[in-house]
Amino acid sequence: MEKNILVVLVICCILGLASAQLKVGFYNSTCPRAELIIRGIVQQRFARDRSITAALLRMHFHDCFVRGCDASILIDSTPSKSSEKDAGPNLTVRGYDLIDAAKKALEAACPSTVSCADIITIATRDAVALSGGPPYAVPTGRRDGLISNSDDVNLPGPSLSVSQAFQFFRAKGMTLNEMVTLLGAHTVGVSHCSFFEDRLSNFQGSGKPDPTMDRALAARLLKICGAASNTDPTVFLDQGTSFVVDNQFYNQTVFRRGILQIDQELALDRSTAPLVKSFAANKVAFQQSFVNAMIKMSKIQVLVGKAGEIRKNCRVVNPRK
Ligand code: HEM
Ligand SMILES: *[C@@H]1O[C@H](CO)[C@@H](O)[C@H](O)[C@H]1NC(C)=O
Ligand SMILES: *[C@@H]1O[C@H](CO)[C@@H](O)[C@H](O)[C@H]1NC(C)=O
Ligand SMILES: CC(=O)N[C@H]1CO[C@H](CO)[C@@H](O)[C@@H]1O
Repeated sequence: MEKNILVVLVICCILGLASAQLKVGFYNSTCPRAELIIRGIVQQRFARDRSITAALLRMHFHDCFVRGCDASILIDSTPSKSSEKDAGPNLTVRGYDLIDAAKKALEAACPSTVSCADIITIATRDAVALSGGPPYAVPTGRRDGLISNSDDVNLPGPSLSVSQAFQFFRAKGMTLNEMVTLLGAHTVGVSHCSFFEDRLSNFQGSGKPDPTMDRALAARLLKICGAASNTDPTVFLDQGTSFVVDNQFYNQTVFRRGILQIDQELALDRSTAPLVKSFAANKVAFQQSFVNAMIKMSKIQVLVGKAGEIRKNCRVVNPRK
């Protein structure tokens, strides 16, 4: 008798979990136009600002690596509580206004239905395709988290070794090859000088530039970065095709033209160099891996089913009833 109850409970549990998983087309019946609405907004923005792709890719990464892909990165700080977006590495994340615009349109079409976490995921996917990257179907059904603490933000820094950086990815269930693939997102976007200028003239106290950086590139970057003392200029992470989601980032690092130290190390470390070379030579191989790694990243520690909530305003947790 007790055994039967247990079996029933286990079956219920399995069914419950199955219905509470991410699915491609999660909003097919509850908000059929959801993905179209988001795509429209991304297209509009992209038409006047191609840098939105980089902004969204970085936002998605930072969201998923802190408390999972639960839109905790979108929560605004309050006078008494500092949220993730105000932690060091997140200060330069951009694109919050695009998420707000999408949320507003979605609330008008289907109130309290589409999560902010799914908006980040879908908008990033759409921006990647607009930038020449591969289109792909991404599962949805994420729910929004209730917590955002600046103290939870623990992201890898740009001067880590490959094995140090990998600790962060392994902790999220990602493989070394997936880390190499996801860093391919540095095929678009910019870095402030403050994240790499230690490489340009007095690398590790040597009085010389980082020997792993192309000398002409180091000299050129030094001119840009050294120009003004109290501003922090930016340069493209991919000096080849700076606005295209392609494999040129890898080719650039093979030619010692990686901007961040970690980017350059990918091409030099014995554990990652072979994959970097193969991505540099094979755009299709990179694109296929990128799709798989992006989908996997988008599933990190997601909230599903009845967990969390569907925020009405992506910047604030819903008022408690
Ligand atoms: C070891 C891992 C990583 C490190 C150390 C790292 C570090 C950085 C740094 C220092 C910047 C410059 C930020 C600034 O100056 O404002 C940056 C920019 C960027 N990162 Fe990463 N990153 C990593 C992984 C990733 C991943 C996994 C993605 C996405 C899948 C990503 C996407 C981007 C993009 C697109 C930009 C440009 C942002 C913009 O132009 O606004 N990064 N990253
Ligand atoms: C939603 O529709 C798409 C396209 O017809 C289909 O591929 C997907 O499986 C559907 N998803 C759900 C959960 O109904
Ligand atoms: C790889 O990068 C180098 C250095 O910028 C460039 O000269 C070369 O044309 C690139 N190769 C490909 C296949 O894009
Ligand atoms: C890499 C980096 O900038 N890390 C910082 C992230 O934010 C925390 C909290 O503000 C800092 O303590 C880290 O140094």
